[in-house]
Amino acid sequence: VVSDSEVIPFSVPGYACQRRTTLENHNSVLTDALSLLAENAELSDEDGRGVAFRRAAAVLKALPSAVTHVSQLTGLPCLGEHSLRVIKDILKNGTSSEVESTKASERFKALKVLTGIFGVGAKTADRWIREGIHNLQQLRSSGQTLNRAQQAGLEHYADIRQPVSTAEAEAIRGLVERAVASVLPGAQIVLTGGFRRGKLTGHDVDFLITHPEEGREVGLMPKLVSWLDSRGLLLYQKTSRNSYLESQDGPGRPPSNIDRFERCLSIFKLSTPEAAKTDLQDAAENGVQSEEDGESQSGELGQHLQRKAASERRWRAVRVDLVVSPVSQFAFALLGWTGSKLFERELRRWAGHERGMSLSSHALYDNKQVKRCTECRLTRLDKLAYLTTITFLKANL
Ligand code: DGT
Ligand code: MG
Repeated sequence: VVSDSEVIPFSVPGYACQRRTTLENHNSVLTDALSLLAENAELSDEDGRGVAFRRAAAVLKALPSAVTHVSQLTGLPCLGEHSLRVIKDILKNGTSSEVESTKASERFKALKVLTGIFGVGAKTADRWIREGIHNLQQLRSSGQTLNRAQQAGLEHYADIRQPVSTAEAEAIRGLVERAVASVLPGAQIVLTGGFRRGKLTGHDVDFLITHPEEGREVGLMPKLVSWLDSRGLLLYQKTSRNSYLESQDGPGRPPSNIDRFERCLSIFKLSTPEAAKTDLQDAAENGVQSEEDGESQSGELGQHLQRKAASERRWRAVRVDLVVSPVSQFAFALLGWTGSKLFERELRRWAGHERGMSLSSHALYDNKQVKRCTECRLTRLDKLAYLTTITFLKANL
């Protein structure tokens, strides 16, 4: 038993982006619990509650040691009544009844399984659940119409659920680098997302691509995609074009979380290490699809069979995001695509509330100057964005 006088309260800054971030988490029992509640809220279309739990988890993750007594949390930011209740429950009983009952609930389990399919969001999953679909088997036999992304997601479900390793991310980087070098020499490519933050696994692999000469990046994505596709390296891809200039949230508008870069959501067909060398040679020499295509993917296989089939295959499916940015927006794009999602959210909130600026993956604007600048639109604003960003980054990162 610890008396209150022995307890040294922790202290952390209010915004997640002001804290040192670390991969070392001394409070994983607590943060896992809060993250699960955040996930449940997000899957239930309660984003506000989701963010509250994510913020609370981020505060606990930033602490230098394990919390042993609730009084250590006095004065910490972002710990609302609900989160504190969960924390107290765990400190006292070892588990939280709310977390345990959420984990066990049929609805949560079904939401997790269904949204685990690439291309299926919380709304679709909710509709399916209301129609009595709770798992992949029921979905397959339901006769639901699936779009192309969802079909690919269902077909490669077991592979995509499997975390991507650093080695696999590096292998994919190799492929993308070759493709980019071949279609636009001089273009630069950066591995972003969780891997850039030093995470050892990820749910996907994210890349940002640019060219040092403004404008040269135009037209790159279709060429890149067709290079990869013609070599049988893509199981699925959907490219959306850059819509920044025509967008509602372009210069002078409040930034939304979704950016407007040309972007390709894809599923790569990654050769397993033993097969990689020969397959790559095949691809390079013949420019044709490698063997075993479509094998074991009838759509009728259960997850177990899919996994078994995967172990006998010489490749696996990996989710990859490719983003192309003009070099003038590259700094913002890199910052925006490095994540984590909460870090980005907090950085934008901090910029807005504490500095009167709007940050997005395209630009950073001083809100006061943007208001005065009525007719200029892009060019002057971009220059301003550049200057303010440099000041911003020097001061804060
Ligand atoms: P992961 O892949 O689960 O291991 O974790 P992350 O951090 O790589 O997350 P991911 O892949 O969903 O996204 C990478 C980062 O890129 C994320 O931290 C925030 C950012 N991001 C993702 N999607 C968008 C988007 O549509 N617009 C913008 N601006 N940023 C995005
Ligand atoms: Mg990622």
